[in-house]
Amino acid sequence: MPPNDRSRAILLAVSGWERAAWEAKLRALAPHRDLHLWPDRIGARPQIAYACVWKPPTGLLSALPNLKVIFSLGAGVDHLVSDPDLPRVPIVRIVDPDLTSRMTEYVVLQVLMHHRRLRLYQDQQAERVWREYPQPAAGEVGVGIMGLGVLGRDAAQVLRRLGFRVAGLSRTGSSMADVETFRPDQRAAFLARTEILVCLLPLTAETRGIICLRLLRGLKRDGALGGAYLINAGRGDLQIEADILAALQEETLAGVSLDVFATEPLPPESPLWLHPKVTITPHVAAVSDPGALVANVLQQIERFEQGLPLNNLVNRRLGY
Ligand code: NDP
Ligand code: OXD
Repeated sequence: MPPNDRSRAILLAVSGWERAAWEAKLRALAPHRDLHLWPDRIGARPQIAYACVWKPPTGLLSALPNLKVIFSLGAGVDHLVSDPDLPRVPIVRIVDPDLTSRMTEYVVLQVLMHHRRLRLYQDQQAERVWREYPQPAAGEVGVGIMGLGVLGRDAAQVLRRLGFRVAGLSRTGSSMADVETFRPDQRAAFLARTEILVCLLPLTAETRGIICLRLLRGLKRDGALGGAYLINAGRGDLQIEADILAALQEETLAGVSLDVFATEPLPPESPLWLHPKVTITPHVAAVSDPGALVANVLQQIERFEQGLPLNNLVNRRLGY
């Protein structure tokens, strides 16, 4: 791009994240490109061609008359597609090995924590109790991944490598080597063979509230682990938190790991915080690292300006 071409400027608008590291990386890797910053240094809106955003305020993007592409700085795009006035320009989301590996680390960590009964042994340690429990092999345990997309597939591969019996459920039921795959109309069969349910779905009109008591009651409780477990790192609004608590109470669930919540930060009064069978992380399963992701976005802008197709486009009709 020629220096001082102001009509190709980037707007950076992130809320809930530190802006400084994104700004520094953009300036370092695209020194000749004008950078506009929401909320305090927006500058002339007609010059903005690209918006790099995370949870931008409603109305910000529709006020950019020459916007060409919107980049979500995370994998999820529910923070964008919920805006009824979102400009009709392409939306690109993050697909990057850095983000994918982070999510796989989180999923494997939580699966192994439940599989190897870590919370139980931690409780015993606090009481100086030396007591061994039967430990099933990974190959005896069914893990089911709801949302077998970019992130779900990578986690599935690593879990397979560890020996778990892995299944995946997706909208289209697309196949994957060594993984039993299911479509939404086969959900009952998917749940019936799943002891550890991992949710990596996007939040859409179809998936909102999908993790409810009825779904949880379909999980396999009489398998090698002797109980069913839930791990949700997709979005908080996929789950009905009161139903998760009810499922724990009635022993439909033996343990839960949650990274995402309907309200974030999780309010201090939530009973989830201190529940002995709930493990909470503050939406950190796969953080977006500017060090890795700014280069990804800038490459896409270069491609676009060379007339090449954009990768990782969002389907607005499907909402992901
Ligand atoms: P993808 O778009 O690659 O995958 C989404 C998967 O969900 C696909 O397999 C898709 O099916 C499936 N799906 C969509 N709708 C339905 C439905 N109604 N029923 C069944 N399956 C459905 O997304 P990613 O894997 O990249 O990311 C998934 C989500 O993870 C993000 O949307 C985001 O919410 C969350 N996330 C959370 C993070 C965190 O730190 N907690 C970090 C990053 C992402 P099909 O394959 O047929 O299209
Ligand atoms: C994402 C997230 O969607 O961090 O990337 O939640």
